[in-house]
Amino acid sequence: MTLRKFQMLVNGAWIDAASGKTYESINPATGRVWSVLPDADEADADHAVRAADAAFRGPAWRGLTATTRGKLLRRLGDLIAEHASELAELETQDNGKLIRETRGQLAYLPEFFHYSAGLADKLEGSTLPIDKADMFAFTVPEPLGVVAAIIPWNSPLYLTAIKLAPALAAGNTLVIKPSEHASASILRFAALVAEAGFPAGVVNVVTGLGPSAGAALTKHPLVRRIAFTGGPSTARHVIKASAENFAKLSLELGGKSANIVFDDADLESAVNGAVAGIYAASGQSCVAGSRLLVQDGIYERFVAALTARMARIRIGDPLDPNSDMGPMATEQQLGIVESMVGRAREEGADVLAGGQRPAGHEGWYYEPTLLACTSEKLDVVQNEVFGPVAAIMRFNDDAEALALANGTEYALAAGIWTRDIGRAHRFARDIHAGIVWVNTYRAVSAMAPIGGFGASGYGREGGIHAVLDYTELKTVWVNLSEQPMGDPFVMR
Ligand code: TXE
Repeated sequence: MTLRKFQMLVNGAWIDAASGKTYESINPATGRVWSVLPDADEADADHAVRAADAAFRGPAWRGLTATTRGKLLRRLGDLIAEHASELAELETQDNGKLIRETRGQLAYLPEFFHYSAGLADKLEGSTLPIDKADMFAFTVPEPLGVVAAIIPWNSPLYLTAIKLAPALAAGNTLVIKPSEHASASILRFAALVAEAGFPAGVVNVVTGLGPSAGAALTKHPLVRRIAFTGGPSTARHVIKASAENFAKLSLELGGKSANIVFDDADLESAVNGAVAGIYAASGQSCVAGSRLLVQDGIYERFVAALTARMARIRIGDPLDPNSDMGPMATEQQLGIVESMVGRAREEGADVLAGGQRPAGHEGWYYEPTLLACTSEKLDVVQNEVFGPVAAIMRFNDDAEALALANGTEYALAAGIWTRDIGRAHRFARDIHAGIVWVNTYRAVSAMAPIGGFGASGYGREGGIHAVLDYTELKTVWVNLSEQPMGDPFVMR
């Protein structure tokens, strides 16, 4: 097979790394190299940030009205819709995500651009009812400057869109650093950005490894805002790098989300919700419902129905529309899954289903796995696996369910399955999580903020707040008085 060779986009030009170095990307469904990409380093990151900074200050971008920025975003959304199937196939080949899932995400992706496009010319400041005679004051939301968007491998285009659309709507410019494991779809997308009519340098992409290209970007003095999605340990490096230059930061770091099934739940819905939560995307989802908390009265029936449903999950080639579960995106991730399941066994977890690689697949596949856990202290109950592994625990009453649900350092999402509306609202109120789904799971919208608390990060993507988060307010004071200014040594 001939390898696909990609270049990166800086200042409107498709280029190699200045050093000429490249790295290889592997197709997770086969375990074989399929593409070669520029291995950017500090010099390339600097080149891209300077291009983005120049674009931010230059008239071609700065001189556009917010309405025109919105029009460009709308055109970009339309171009994504036109190229959705090509982008979906590229992404599936690169990260092993199911084609059904990437097609689904791509079909919805234009909404993020259309939504932000509509907001671009609605970012209003306000006039302030200042309590000082002869003073007129108002605020203006201003873009921040260069945004470094650091993207993981699990949903490259979706996680780019949710950063890029609001950042551009607000008037910023960007340098995107895709994951070294899944850059291809973002590079193709970057070509559409240019086609939509965005001036050169407004959106740049540098490909390369985290500790070199990623670290160089996040510590660059001209980067004013960092939008990061990835793991907590990398996030700590990013936070430290942001401290150097006081760059504003948002972090979306994954979770250990509880999916709570009460005795009165609709069993079929709850089972589908559990499968959607942890086996869709092979569990490689930040909001994965990786802890199933099930009430005593329904526990046996739930486990029987869930394991029966799991037995029907078709593991296979992610490009095959009949497959339900593809491989892990990286060999390293498969190793993490295997070692965490091994440790769970040693710590006393009971394997109710799965627990190994499926036979007959050459790529990085792992079976959908269900582990019965009796202690919340288990590593697999506390820590993110990022694979198709659910820890299931039983509870007796609401208080116990809430204590278990709130019992990890993560706080990204939660699911509640009950027909009792009062209980649903009590849990929605009391659960420590940034997203709560009642009788559904993994619902997303351009209008709905996503983000967590604690080890799940901070800042929100999606919704109006996300656009505002790419601005800072300027306050303008105007002295209307015709009198000369008085005593300079007292505050006005
Ligand atoms: O992510 P990393 P990894 C979780 C999941 C997974 C763990 C590690 O539990 O097992 O994180 O995954 C770039 N400075 N999630 O190692 O390293 C890197 O190149 C700047 C949750 O793949 O966090 C990539 O572009 N950037 C998650 C991005 O950071 C650096 C999605 C994410 O990589 C860098 C993925 C550095 N020093 C994994 N080092 C979610 N929230 O959805 C790496 N990067």
